[in-house]
Amino acid sequence: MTPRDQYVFKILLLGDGGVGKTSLLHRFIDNTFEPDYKSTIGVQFMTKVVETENESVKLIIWDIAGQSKFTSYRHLYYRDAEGIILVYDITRPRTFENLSIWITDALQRTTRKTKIALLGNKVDLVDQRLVTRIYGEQFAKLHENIVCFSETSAATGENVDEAFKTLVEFLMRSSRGG
Ligand code: G3D
Ligand code: MG
Repeated sequence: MTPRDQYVFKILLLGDGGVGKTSLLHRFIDNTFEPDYKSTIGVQFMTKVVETENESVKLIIWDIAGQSKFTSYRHLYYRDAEGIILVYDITRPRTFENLSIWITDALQRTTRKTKIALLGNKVDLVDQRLVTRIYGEQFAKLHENIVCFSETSAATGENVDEAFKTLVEFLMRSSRGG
């Protein structure tokens, strides 16, 4: 296979500040978790090649600061994204309540085919949970762009690889016209 044959997908990580976007990215890319990543300044991206369904798929994953002060240029990164990983924190209901704002905003600036994976992160914090799983499941059902929902932990790695992989499978199906 030549590099030209690879699938390439651009994926955005979105969600309120502090929900664990940067931590999920590091867990997925190099399987690490450091409790003290500096709050993301502006934008960074990381790439990873994954094998799925016997194909080589290159992911370019953009981690965009959630703070509102970056809003003005955040949108420049949205336009040609194929996938979005939208994250909330199961210990902070406010981050769940804000999901609709993130979705509306993103869908206005990307193509209609954009596929969203919804992640309820920090499930390791069992005693601090304030958003039950059923809320996430129901929210996902209500939005046709949300193709999958999982509860994850960047701290333990629970479901992180699986969530990315599921989104990639949907993106591949979609790019083949399925
Ligand atoms: P963000 O990129 O969405 O802003 P970060 O979020 O990845 O910077 O994470 C914000 C805080 O939540 C960090 O803690 C980080 O360690 C913690 N965190 C991220 N994911 C998880 C998780 O799955 N479980 C737990 N227990 N903590 C998580 P600090 O203390 O640096 O604010
Ligand atoms: Mg961050």
